[in-house]
Amino acid sequence: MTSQALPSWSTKRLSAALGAEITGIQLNAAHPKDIQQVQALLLEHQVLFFPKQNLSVDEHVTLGRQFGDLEDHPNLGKDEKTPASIFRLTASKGGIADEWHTDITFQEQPAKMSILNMKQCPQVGGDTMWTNLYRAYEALSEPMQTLCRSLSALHDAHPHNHPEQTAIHPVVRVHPETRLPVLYVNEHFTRRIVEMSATESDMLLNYLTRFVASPRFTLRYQWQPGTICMWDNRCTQHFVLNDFEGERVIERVTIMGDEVHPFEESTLTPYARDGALSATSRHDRQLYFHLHPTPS
Ligand SMILES: O=C(O)CCC(=O)C(=O)O
Ligand SMILES: [Fe+2]
Repeated sequence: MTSQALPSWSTKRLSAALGAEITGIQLNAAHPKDIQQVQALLLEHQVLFFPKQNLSVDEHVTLGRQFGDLEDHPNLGKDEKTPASIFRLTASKGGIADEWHTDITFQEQPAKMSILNMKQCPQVGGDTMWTNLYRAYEALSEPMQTLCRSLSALHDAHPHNHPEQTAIHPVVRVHPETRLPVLYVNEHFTRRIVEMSATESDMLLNYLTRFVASPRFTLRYQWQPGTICMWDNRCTQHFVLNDFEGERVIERVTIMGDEVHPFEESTLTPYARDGALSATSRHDRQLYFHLHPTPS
């Protein structure tokens, strides 16, 4: 997983776990071979920062298209002047992503990669953190790794007021390019381990979603306006520190088409029990309806 940047580029690693800052390239003039190099660097470092790019909305969208198909964000409203593929978060309107997550994992095919343009940020505060999900998996004990490899989890868009949008993904997925295992549950969208009872699931998910945020797997980045950041959603989570005063605005394009596959096939079946009308069965209802959808 190592790569050499082109001669004029300079790469500075930002933490032991993940992340690098790249200088010496102007992204609005990137050639296909530059894009290939950026992809290789992204596989190596999982998150890349390109300071002083100051891209326009159109340049941002053009850059994104060089990596694949862009998605209109499924749940958030837009104003008419902005291209549908631009997702904007404005802190003064409540747009602060201050819970650990991988983008849109409630979809069957979540985001492969995200590209953020930092438009406006406070002088201090509002840093973003990333965590390396390869490292999180590797750091689990062997019995915990074995257990996690046999499980899958239900994700939903409850944080976007759409609990009916659900997808099931393996708890340990394989990264399609590096072929390495990744611990793939997040606090924001992951609701339920499919093969466990609700209480067992709560216990394990509580543990895993906190574990992935252990400081030793992370990077914390202090922003300047005009910085472009790219992250690989297939092996990272991120989190914004909600510690600032004043305005903070980001724009993002999202490269779609991730196909999530388990690192290892499992033979376990979903947790299902009799007595579907008992009081406690409400904890299984969402999973039940995902597994037995009513025809529309
Ligand atoms: O505001 C940020 O730094 C990141 C926001 C976020 O979660 C996203 O754009 O996916
Ligand atoms: Fe995000």
